[in-house]
Amino acid sequence: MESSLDRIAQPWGGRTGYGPGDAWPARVDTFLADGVAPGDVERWVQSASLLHSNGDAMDIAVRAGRIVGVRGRAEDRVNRGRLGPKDLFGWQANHAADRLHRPLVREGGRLVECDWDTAMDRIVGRSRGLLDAHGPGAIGFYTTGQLFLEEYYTLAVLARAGIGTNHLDGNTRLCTSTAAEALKESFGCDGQPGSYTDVDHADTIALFGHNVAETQPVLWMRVLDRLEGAAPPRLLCVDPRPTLVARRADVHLAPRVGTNVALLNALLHELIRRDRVDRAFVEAHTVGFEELRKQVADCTPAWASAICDVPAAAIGEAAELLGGAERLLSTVLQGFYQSHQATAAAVQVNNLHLIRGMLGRPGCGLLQMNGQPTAQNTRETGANGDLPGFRNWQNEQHVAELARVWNVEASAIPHYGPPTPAMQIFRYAEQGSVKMLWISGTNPAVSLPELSRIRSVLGQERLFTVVQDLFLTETALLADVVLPAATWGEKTGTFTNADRTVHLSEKAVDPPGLSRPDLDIFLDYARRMDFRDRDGGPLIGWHTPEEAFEAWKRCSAGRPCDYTGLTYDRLRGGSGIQWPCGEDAPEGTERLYTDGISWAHPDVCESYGKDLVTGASVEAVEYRSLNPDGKAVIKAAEYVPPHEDTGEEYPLQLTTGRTLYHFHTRTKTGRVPQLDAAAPEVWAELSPAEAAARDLREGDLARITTARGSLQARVRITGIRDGLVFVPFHYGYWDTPGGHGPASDGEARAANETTVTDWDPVSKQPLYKTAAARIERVARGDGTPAPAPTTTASAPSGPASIAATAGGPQAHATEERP
Ligand SMILES: Nc1nc2c(c(=O)[nH]1)N[C@H]1C(S)=C(S)[C@@H](COP(=O)(O)OP(=O)(O)OC[C@H]3O[C@@H](n4cnc5c(=O)[nH]c(N)nc54)[C@H](O)[C@@H]3O)O[C@H]1N2
Ligand SMILES: Nc1nc2c(c(=O)[nH]1)N[C@H]1C(S)=C(S)[C@@H](COP(=O)(O)OP(=O)(O)OC[C@H]3O[C@@H](n4cnc5c(=O)[nH]c(N)nc54)[C@H](O)[C@@H]3O)O[C@H]1N2
Ligand SMILES: [Mo]
Repeated sequence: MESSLDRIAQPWGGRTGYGPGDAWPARVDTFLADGVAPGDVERWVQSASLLHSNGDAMDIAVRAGRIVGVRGRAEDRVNRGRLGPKDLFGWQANHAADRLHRPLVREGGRLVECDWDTAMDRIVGRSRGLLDAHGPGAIGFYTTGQLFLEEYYTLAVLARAGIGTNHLDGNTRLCTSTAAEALKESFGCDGQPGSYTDVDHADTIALFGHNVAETQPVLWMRVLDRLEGAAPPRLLCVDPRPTLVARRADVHLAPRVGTNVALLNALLHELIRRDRVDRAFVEAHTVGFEELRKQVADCTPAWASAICDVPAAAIGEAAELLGGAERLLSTVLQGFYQSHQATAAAVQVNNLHLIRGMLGRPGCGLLQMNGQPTAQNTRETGANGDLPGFRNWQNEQHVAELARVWNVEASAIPHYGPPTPAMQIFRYAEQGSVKMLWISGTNPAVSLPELSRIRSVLGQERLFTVVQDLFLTETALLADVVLPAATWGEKTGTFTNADRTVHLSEKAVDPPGLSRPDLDIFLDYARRMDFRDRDGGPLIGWHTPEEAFEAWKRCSAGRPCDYTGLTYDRLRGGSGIQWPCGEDAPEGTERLYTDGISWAHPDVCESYGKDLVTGASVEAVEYRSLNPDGKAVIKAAEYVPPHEDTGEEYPLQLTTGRTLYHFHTRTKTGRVPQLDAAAPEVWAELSPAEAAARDLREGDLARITTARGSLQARVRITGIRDGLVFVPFHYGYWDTPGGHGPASDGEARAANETTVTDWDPVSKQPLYKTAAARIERVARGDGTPAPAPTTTASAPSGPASIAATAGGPQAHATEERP
């Protein structure tokens, strides 16, 4: 059966209901460019989605050397053929007319085109000069969650053992450092316990600060299909906005932003009070329960109700739901992670699963979600704040083992302290000790907090900035050297989604102009820098993606993220495969911890944990005495109010986030007609009561101001909780007259003009979800509605007089039920 749907108007497509324990039926989504028929496609090239962390497998359609469409892969465990709107249409950005074709260097204040030798000579010359004059600490690398595993691993080796700097981190710091940290705190090690197949078995699904309908639409399709089938699961949603998840939920809690720990402590209080505790599991597999019991003893629903502004009875209903679950799947994302108590809150969800014994069985899944498509690999390979292979920088054995893998002295790998987090690298650049910053695959001039500060850091004369991107972004405009990169579809590599599924993405077409794969750029730099191992051989001995993958496998051997059983060939043709995959698990591993906690032992663990309030690292001896047998650690946390609270000047809370149709700073989705038209401009969401109190109407132009700055946006009135404003953070300046920043006050439209330079003390993830703000009218609208989608959390709350978001004929994709 085949049908065709407007996938902007109907983003989740048609339903294929199924019951508990059944296999999720396949549905193959295909979109081909206008005028291309299936018979015209010359080749289908295997890949997976690079616009979120779900890892939806797809084939890229190629004709005459160009990408002409995509089709989901029915055989893949992750999506069974389905694709979301960003994946169906997003590939068109590869063909954008303003892709970078040549390297650029700054000459007399202007960026001018050049060849690769000129650009690389400048970078190598500056690197050598800085190493001689100031040592490795003068050089920093800021990478992403959007390259391939092979690229991160190469970057990690060249930065840590080649340059010898501790200043290597990813934008994963802004994204999922809390996921990694929460897993390390509770289980001693990164690695998602759960699996997407848990959706097939769960009787209860709880989403904590995760708008899955918009940010992992295919995972939401899986949930929708369960809701459509026999014995559907019950849903709990914790989100201050009326997301589609909230609308389908049996219990929706809409807390004041920044109060997640209070809410979770009350839920834990209720579960313990009602004796919904799996004593045998707690006894066998955990330490720390008594501490938790004491911490939450007074955290009654009435107490939390006053802090969170959620009815106490609703907290009781949520506890009832969680306490009655036999197969509970929980997911956690940015509503928890981008907050002042990020790790503390995320860890309480782990505690919920630990005290209820909801781990390691079908349907009992825990997903401290990822956001970016390849964030997991940034973490695994140590291109963020960890050592490669989830090795512990405080454990001399781990460092020695890594030194053996790389054939370098252990002293060549900086481990005198924790790897430097991104926000600190920018602080060093601001202060002047970091003098060269190499930015790859991220756009900090739009995505970091407090943009006026970031623009001035990047714009400094004394800081030498390299930007490696597809486009002349806001960040690239401030660079000294711009390197044109090839991207998805134009290069080969592997990556790992949020449920540990590894996919291969093969090159389908040539990159434009002189642009090159990120791997080739890093390898070229390593070769020109002539990095050597301890025997005088080349430090990096690989030349191709597959050779880099093989090198990484040796580094991962015996570690939790074991890739030794995987090869490019095994990843071709069928489904993606979940790590660990080695001798003990040749077919991969569906869920972790089926047989108790495996990687928390003091000799094995990635981290000894941190103090949940101060973020100070726990010492080895302390961890060893607390947890000698390597059980899961139940860590309690006291609620602390948000750092910035509302008051007379800034009476509202401000939170920022995403919409279904755009990806981050819109460098790709803003260049795709169907997606751009669905959400063409920034807007601000406000409740009817708050709007009325300020005489604001739908479509009015308003200014949103915090202590850092302001932006202007048109008002959309929605069912968001009172006291809260929401602004999507997608809109920067590349498509405005200012280019890299606002040309005037009226041009300011980036949410991060208003956000604060502050972070969770444990994970060092910045606070994008909690600020104090005011909103005032700049101009009365002309009667047209705000440019916000109607199909999402930004749906208007008033009478349905606003035309529904639709894509028209250009947005039709086919669905086939094989
Ligand atoms: N369409 C789309 N999909 C994406 C992306 C994208 O840019 N666009 N980006 C990808 C990436 S990198 C990431 S990290 C993920 C992020 O995916 P999500 O975390 O799902 O997205 P956000 O919109 O950042 O935040 C989720 C929700 O947190 C809620 N929230 C805000 N403050 C609080 C709070 O204090 N408590 C609670 N409980 N909830 C709160 C917001 O209302 C929002 O609905 O999405 C990935 N997928
Ligand atoms: N206010 C607010 N700010 C936020 C957030 C929020 O919720 N609110 N969320 C945060 C989160 S979770 C994230 S993940 C960040 C995302 O923030 P960014 O990483 O800055 O956003 P992107 O637009 O994804 O930037 C990726 C860049 O890499 C380029 N690129 C794409 N593919 C390739 C490639 O293959 N090679 C190279 N070299 N370049 C490539 C793109 O053109 C783009 O310029 O934003 C963070 N900032
Ligand atoms: Mo993210």
